[in-house]
Amino acid sequence: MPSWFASLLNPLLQILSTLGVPEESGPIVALILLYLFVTLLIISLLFLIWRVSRRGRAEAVRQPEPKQDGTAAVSAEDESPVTPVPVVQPVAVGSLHSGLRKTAASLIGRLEGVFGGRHTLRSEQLEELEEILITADFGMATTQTLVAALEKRFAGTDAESSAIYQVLQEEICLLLQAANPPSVTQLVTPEVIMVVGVNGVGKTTTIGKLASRFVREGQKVLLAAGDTFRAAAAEQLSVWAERSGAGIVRHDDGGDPAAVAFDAVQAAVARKVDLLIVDTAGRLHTKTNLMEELKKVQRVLDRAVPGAPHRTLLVVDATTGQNALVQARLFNEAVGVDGIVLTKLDGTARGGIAVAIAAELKIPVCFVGVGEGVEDLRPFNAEVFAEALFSADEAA
Ligand SMILES: Nc1nc2c(ncn2[C@@H]2O[C@H](COP(=O)(O)OP(=O)(O)OP(=O)(O)O)[C@@H](O)[C@H]2O)c(=O)[nH]1
Ligand SMILES: [Mg+2]
Repeated sequence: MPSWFASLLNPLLQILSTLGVPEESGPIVALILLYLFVTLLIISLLFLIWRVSRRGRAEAVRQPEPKQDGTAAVSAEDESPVTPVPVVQPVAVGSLHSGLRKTAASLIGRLEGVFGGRHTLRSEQLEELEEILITADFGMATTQTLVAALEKRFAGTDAESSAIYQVLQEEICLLLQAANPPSVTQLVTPEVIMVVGVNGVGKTTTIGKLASRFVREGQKVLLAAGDTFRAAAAEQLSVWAERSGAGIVRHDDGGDPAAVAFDAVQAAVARKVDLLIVDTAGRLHTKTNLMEELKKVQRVLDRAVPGAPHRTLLVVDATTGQNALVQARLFNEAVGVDGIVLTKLDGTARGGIAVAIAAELKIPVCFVGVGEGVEDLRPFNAEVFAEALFSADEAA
C-alpha cells in the first residue's frame, strides 16, 4: 500500500473504530467511504464547470428589452464609442454537397452521356457540353469561357472523361475564386449587415440562420425588423430572434424602415452588440422608388455608425435561374452588393447560377441556403463548391 494512501486510511480507520465499526470490517468500510467521497467530489466539480459555462453563455446573449412602443431601449449610460474589435469570426466550411445533390446528379449524368469513357474531343461534344452548362444555369458568358478552356486543353486529343471533368472543375473553381471575398473584413463593432432582395427569396429565413450561427459562435447579435411593409414580417423575425438567442428592434407594421434602422443601430451601439443584421422588405429590382428607400436606410445607418452598412448582402433564389443574375446586376447598381446568399439550392438542379454570378458580376457568393431549417445555411467555399458539382455519389 503506498505510504500516502496509508496516511489517508489510518485516521479514517481510527474514526471508524471509535464509532464502533468492528476492526475486521474497518478497511472495507473506509474504502467504500473514500470511494463515495471521491465520486461526490467529481460530480460537484462537473456541476460547477457546467454552471460557470452556462453563466458565460447567458451573459453573451443577455440584452435589455425593447420599449413598449417597439423602439429600442437606449439609455445614456449605455452609449459607448465605437471601438475596433475583431468582427464576425470566420466560420467553418460546412458541406455544400447536400445543396448541390440535384445539380451534381444532373450534371454528372448528362456529362457521362457525352464524355463517358475515353474520347477524342470534337466540336459536336463541345456543343453538347455548352447545352448542358446552359441548362444548369451557368449562363452564356460563363459557359463560353468554360468550353473555350476545355477546347484549348483537349481539342483533337484523346482524353479520359475524368481528365475532362477535372479540368472543368479547376476552371469553375478559378471563376469562383475570382470573386472570393477578402478573408479579413473591417474591424469594427457593431458590424452592420443589411439584407436585401426581391420578395420571397429567403431574406428573413437567412437572417435567422445567420443570427443562430453567429450567436453560437459567441457573438452578440441584434436584428432590425426593417420590413414594415408586409404584415407579420416583424413577427416572423421575432420568432427567429427568439429561436437564435438574438435581440430584436421592431416597430409597428406600416412604419418607416429608416426609423427602425436608426433605432436599431443606436441600440446596437448602446448595447455593445457585435453584429446588427437589418431585414428589409422584398422589392422588385426594377422599382426605382423602392431602391431609393433602401438607399435611405443605408444613409441612416452610415450616419449613426460611419461606414455602415459594412456589408449589403443580396439574397437570390437559385430556382429563379438567370433572373437571379439580373437581380444581382440591378441591386448592385442601385445599392452596391458586397455578397450574395444563394438560397433554395436544395430545390434545383441548376446550381450553376452561383458560378454565373461570381464570374459575370465579380460579386462573391458568401452563403448558400440548402433547406428551411436553422442549420441549412452553408458558408460558401469555391473549392468545395466546384468539387461538389462533380461528386454526385457523395451528396448527403
Ligand atoms: N427549400 C428552401 N426553402 C427556403 C430556403 N430559404 C428560405 N426558404 C423558404 O422560402 C420561403 C420564403 O422565405 P422568407 O425568409 O420569408 O423570404 P423573404 O425574402 O424574407 O420574403 P419577403 O419578406 O416576403 O420578401 C419560406 O417558406 C422559407 O422557409 C432554402 O434555402 N431552401
Ligand atoms: Mg422577409
